[in-house]
Amino acid sequence: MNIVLSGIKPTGIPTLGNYLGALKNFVKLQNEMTDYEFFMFVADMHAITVPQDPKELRQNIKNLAAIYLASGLNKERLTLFLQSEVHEHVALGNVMQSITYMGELERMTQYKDKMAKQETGVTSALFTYPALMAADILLYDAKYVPVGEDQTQHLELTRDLAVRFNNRFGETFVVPEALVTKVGARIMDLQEPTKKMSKSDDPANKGCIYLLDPIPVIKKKIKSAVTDSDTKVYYDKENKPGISNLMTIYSVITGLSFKEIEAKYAGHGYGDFKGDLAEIVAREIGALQERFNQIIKSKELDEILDQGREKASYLARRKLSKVYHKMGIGRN
Ligand code: ATP
Ligand code: LTN
Repeated sequence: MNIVLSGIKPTGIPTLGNYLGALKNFVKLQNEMTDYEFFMFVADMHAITVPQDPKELRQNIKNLAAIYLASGLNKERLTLFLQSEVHEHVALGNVMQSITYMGELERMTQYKDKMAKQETGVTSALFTYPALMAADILLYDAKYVPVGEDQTQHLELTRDLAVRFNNRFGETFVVPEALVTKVGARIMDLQEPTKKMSKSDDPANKGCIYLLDPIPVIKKKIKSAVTDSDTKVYYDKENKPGISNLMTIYSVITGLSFKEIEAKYAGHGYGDFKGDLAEIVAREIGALQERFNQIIKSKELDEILDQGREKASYLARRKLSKVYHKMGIGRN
């Protein structure tokens, strides 16, 4: 079975960054890669590596599962599940920790960034997180892992661990590859365009578009995005990070290249461009919200998650027992 797999943490309401950098790409890949099976999961065990409010976490998990479906993934070719309901993830995560070196984890930038933000109370789980992420992927022999740019370092570590395990204990894991889109892999904050748009940021942040924000709020956030004092619409990431970020959003949704967008807005100011972009984003996210509102009310979501858990558990159980056997753990 050829598998494409990815996960998102339920650490808040997913953002436009998650949608354009990850979800929209999953849908595109699912349409293109017709001989692959798609495994998508809610990485709830990853969410607790930073403090969570239990009530909010439970809601975020459900919302994220519904957002996967609302983003347009075809449920007939999708195994959707919660990481915490397939216990083999944590077990293989522990195995992965036993072949991961401290130095490798210390080099991870996501951990370093989060550590810098959170002055006290950094947990050991935040540190060992990449070993659990490797387990998520290797458990299913996933061949491709679509992620945003910020995850490529974790994917490299996963590949190293797969090769290391195979060399030590014999061929066991498929060595996976990251699939990173060229445009949209890093959507920046609208108020601070040199910083990644992140769902675990302050929910009141006007620079972050949450997928469940009311549509007028989304439009307002786009119209009040920070731009430079120039008025010409052209792509220059270094000197015009604000407008370049907005052009990236425009490009990913419409499929127009930067050159085409520049030509379209030649002679127009930022106001026209932002006004159009606000409408474009509102249409795309509005359609997603309509599907979301139906899914979240229906019983179907639980049925899909039950089926996903069964299918994922079957594969995960088989793989974990092979791993234990090769390592000499247990009685068989
Ligand atoms: P957190 O704020 O809790 O760290 P996050 O918003 O960065 O979370 P993740 O759950 O870590 O999101 O990421 C889910 C997927 O979305 C990953 O594939 C990640 O690469 C992608 N992604 C996250 N933020 C962005 C962004 N700003 N632009 C593009 N892709 C993104
Ligand atoms: N670490 C990822 C989320 C994640 C993931 C995975 C992505 C956890 N396990 C397995 C792909 C495959 C993140 O922070 N975005």
